[in-house]
This record gives sequence, structure tokens and C-alpha cells, in this order.
Amino acid sequence: MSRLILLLMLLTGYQSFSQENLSIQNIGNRKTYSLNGKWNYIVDPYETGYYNFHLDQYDTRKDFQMGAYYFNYHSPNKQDLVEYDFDKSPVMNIPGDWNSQAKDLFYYEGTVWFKKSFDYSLKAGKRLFLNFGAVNYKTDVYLNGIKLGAHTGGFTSFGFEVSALIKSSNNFLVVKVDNKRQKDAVPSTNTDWWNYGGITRDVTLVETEDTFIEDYSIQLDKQDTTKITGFVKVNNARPNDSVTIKIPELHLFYKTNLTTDSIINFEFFGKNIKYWTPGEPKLYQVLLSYNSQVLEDKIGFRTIATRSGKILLNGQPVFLKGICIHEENARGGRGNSKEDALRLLTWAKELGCNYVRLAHYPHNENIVRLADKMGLLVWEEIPVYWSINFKNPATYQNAENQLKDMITRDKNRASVIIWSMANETPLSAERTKFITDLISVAREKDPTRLISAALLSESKDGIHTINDPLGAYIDLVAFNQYLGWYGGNLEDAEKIKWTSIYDKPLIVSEFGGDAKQGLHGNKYDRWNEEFQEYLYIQNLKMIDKIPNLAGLSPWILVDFRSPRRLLPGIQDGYNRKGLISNEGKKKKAFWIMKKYYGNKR
Ligand code: GCB
Repeated sequence: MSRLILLLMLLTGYQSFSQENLSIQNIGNRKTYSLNGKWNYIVDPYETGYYNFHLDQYDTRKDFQMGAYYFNYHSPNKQDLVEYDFDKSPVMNIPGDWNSQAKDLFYYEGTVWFKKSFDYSLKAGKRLFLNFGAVNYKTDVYLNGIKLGAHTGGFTSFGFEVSALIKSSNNFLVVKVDNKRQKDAVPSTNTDWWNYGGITRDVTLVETEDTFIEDYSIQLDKQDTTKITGFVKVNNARPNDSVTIKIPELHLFYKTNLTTDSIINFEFFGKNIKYWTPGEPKLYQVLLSYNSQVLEDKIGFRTIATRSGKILLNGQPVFLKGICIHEENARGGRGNSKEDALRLLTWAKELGCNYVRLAHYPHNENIVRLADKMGLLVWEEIPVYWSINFKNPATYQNAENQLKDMITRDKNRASVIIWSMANETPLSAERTKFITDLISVAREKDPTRLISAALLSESKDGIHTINDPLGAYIDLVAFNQYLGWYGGNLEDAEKIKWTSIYDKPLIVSEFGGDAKQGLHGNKYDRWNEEFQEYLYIQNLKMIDKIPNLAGLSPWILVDFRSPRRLLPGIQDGYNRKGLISNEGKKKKAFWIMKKYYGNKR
């Protein structure tokens, strides 16, 4: 261990180096160094590298603990008892979930430690930040034996400044990841998707100047469609320095000087702005300059609103021809790459979609940026799913953090039109309070987009009613229904009536049924492709009669892994409601949906 590290350990008491998590906007267009690649890992079900035998947590102690894995200790002394060695441990690809990379970790839920060694030469005056796109679920991060901090939540990004700790060679980054499901977590213990563990998105070093643009928002005003508004936030701002925003194609140029505040709010007016639509997803080059630094983004401008039963995109009614998507790479692992995103969104386009519901948690940035380019409207969601502990303030705080992080990252994407707060949550006063509190936060952070949640309905005497009290607080009333799969008779489809007590646009956020691709037979028997095809035909007849219908997103584009789906020979660990199998083969219902969207205006 170097003297510098020992000194830092003494000064900081290991833990206190931790700082507020920092999210830097638009990492892809900055000076970066990727830490993706092969990382050593140690599976640690008893958390031996984290606690001593009396369960004292090593990283809260001030003395040196040889057993603490984050020291990556290699004793020069043969008498020392050191019972781990990252360098002799196996490696796996990062980003990547551990379940699909190591056979013995397929069902594993617990702690795994990861270590990456690297060199980095940081010039004087520059700063360095370490960013994780996402790690599922609880993460503790240590650089060169010092704790940087911790993070909770499996689908949002976080980061730490490492300028003071980085060395020109032999840095070691140790990350403890724990994906044990917990009752008080978000999501809680019961989900219909695989709890993929690990460092599932990119790990990146971001190099900046001493003072730099950390975050910004650039959007079209909701009321005045000639006005572009937003803010720029400068990290370590120096008064009197200037910030400029340029949109060359619109001949727009805005310049302002910083005062003592690190955030400037701006508005300026443009002529002949071409608005972003799925048909013509126009993105403008936007250049943000601060001193000699220039940061580029591609941003689309559009408005989104509702008027009684309609969704209005740039003032015109739009019908959401959608599909739900899980963040899987279609081979049975967490998706993350640009290729994964392209595969999924190309299928959505082929189906005739203008809209995707990215279920049930914030997906990776690649897919959202690609939706911007390909012209697909997006619903984004946080994993407030089924039964979570609505009574626990810490659970609420966790959900709120995930919501804020999702909005922070994707607020400049024109494709994103809906923030969803929850999916199929059970009715109670605590749950309604929990979700309405989230709604207030979302509206405050982003007053421009629509708020929704996937609700359930009540059914009596053939009449289905949407009367969930949340309907009063959301802009877009979405509901899931599974006629012919979890109940109800497909023959009755045309007779079933839907009503809502809210005069708002309704969208069917889920419907569907399973089919094993390649299994054929009569349309009344479950699991056959013909059954799923018939289920779609009948459901669509019913859906067409729903008043104020403004869109739909069948469940789901591709079969996905779920530990709840175990029927041998049919499910084999997959939810088979995909219109496409996990091998990428289309099922018969795919063509029914494609035809429906082809005919829909
Ligand atoms: C639902 C859930 C979704 C499930 C789906 C199913 O209502 O929202 O997460 O995967 O049903 O297949 O049961």
C-alpha cells in the first residue's frame, strides 16, 4: 500500500471521502476513458470481505483490516493471513450481468466484488469523475482502498469525483455489488423479470476542466412554440465567466455571464423551428460553450399535451401505436449496448410503432437516444411495481431518488413524452399518497411532460371501470388488462364495455398472452401461436371500442426471462408473451398487430 493511500486513509477515516453522487449530463460527448472490459470478481455470499466475524463493517473502522476486500491487499509478508486475491480470481465482461456470464451464478442473488486495475495520467488543473451507468442493486465503491460512496437502485446512473485519488499507474477500483431482493426496496421482492445482478451499464472516467458545464436543460416552451427555455448548471462556477448556447441551424445564439450562482436560466426565441415528430424526428445540433470548452448535443423540439380525450403532439392529435419492451438483449441477458437498442427498436418500427413503453424501470441511455433519432415516442418508468412498502419513508425516498435521476438524465430527449410513476400497485391510502408525492416531484422537476401510471380496473357485470383515485392526478390514464389470459372469455370481447370516471385520454398499457414460438394447434389451447393470435384479434376488437382511447402498448415485444415462469418445455424460465421469441423469431400475433397499426391513423 502506498504512503499516499495510508495518509489519505488516516486523514479521511476511510469512509468520509464519500461525497454527494454526481450526475454529469451527456457523458458520451465529453472527454472520457472507458473502464469497460474484463474485471476480476469474487463471489462473496457471506460478505466476508465486508464484515469481520463479529459483523463489524470494515469500511466504518479507522484501523487497517487485512480481510477487507477493497484494499486489494497483497501482503509482502508470507506470515500474513490474506484469504482472497482478485488477481487470481476469474474475470467477467463489464458491462454485463453475472447471471448470464457464469453458469454457477445463474440464480445467484447476493454479493459479488469486482476489481479493475488501470493507469491514468491526469494533468494538473484537470478533474476526473467516475461514472456508472447502472449497477444492480446496492453498490459500494472504493478507489485505491478509499471508499468513494454508495448507491442504491439498479437502473440509474451515479458517480464520484476521483481527482484527488487517481494515480498515474496501478489504480485499483473495487466495487461491491449486492442484488439481494429486499422487502423495503424499489422494486420489492416480487417482480416478473429477472433480477440480473452486477455492473450492467458502462463504467466511465470523465475528464473535465476545473470548472465545467455539469448539467443543462434545453426544451421548447409548453405554451409558446417559438420559445426555447432551460438552464445551464456550471460546476465550480466563477463569477463573470460566460456561457453561450448556439443552435447554428436556427441561427440562434444566446450569451450570458454567470453571477455568483452556478445555474443560469435562459429563454430565447426561434423562427421556423422544425418540430420533432415520429415521422420526421428532426434533431438540431446544440453547442454549449463555457470559456474555451464546447459541449455538443442533438436535441429535438416539440410540445406534448392532452386535451380531454386526446394526446396532442405539437398541437396535433397523435395515437400511440406502441409496444412494451424489457431491457434484455433478446438472448437472455441485460441489454445495454447500441446494438441491443437497435435490434429492439428496429423490431418496434417493423411492427409499425410510433411509440415504445420502456418497462418497468429506467432503461439505458443508448436506447433513449436512439429513440430520439429513429422517431419513437417513449414512456419511461420507475420500478414502483406491484407491492412495495408504501408505508416506509426510506422506500419513498429511494423511489424519489430514482425518479429524479431518470428525469435528470433524459430531460433533453424529445422522444420521451411520459414519465410513469408506477405499475399495477394495490389500492390503499398510503399508496396513493406515496405516488401523488412522486407526481409532485416529477411535475416540479419537469413541467413539460405527461405524467402517467399503469393502473388496474374494476369489473362488475361485464363493465370494466377505471376509477383508481390516481386517475385524478395523472395526465394520461393508462391501464393493464389481460382478457383471455388471466380471466374473461375471448368470445365475449366485443360485448365488454369500458368506462372511466376521468375525462382524460386512456391508453391500454398492457394486454397479451403467452405463446411458445413454433408451437401450433387450435386457437382455444394455451401456448399455441394460434391461441395468442386469436387473443390479439379479440382484444383488439374490444380495445377499439374503448372511449377516449389514445394508444396501446401490448405486452410485450420479445420473450424475456422470469423466474416465475417455469413450465417445462413451454416457458423454461421465460415469460412467453413476446410477439417475438428470445431467438428472434416472430410469432403469428406479430402480424396481427402489424396489420392493426398499418390500418390505424
Ligand atoms: C403484468 C405486469 C408485467 C407482467 C405481465 C405478465 O401485468 O405488469 O410486468 O410481466 O403482467 O406477463 O403477467
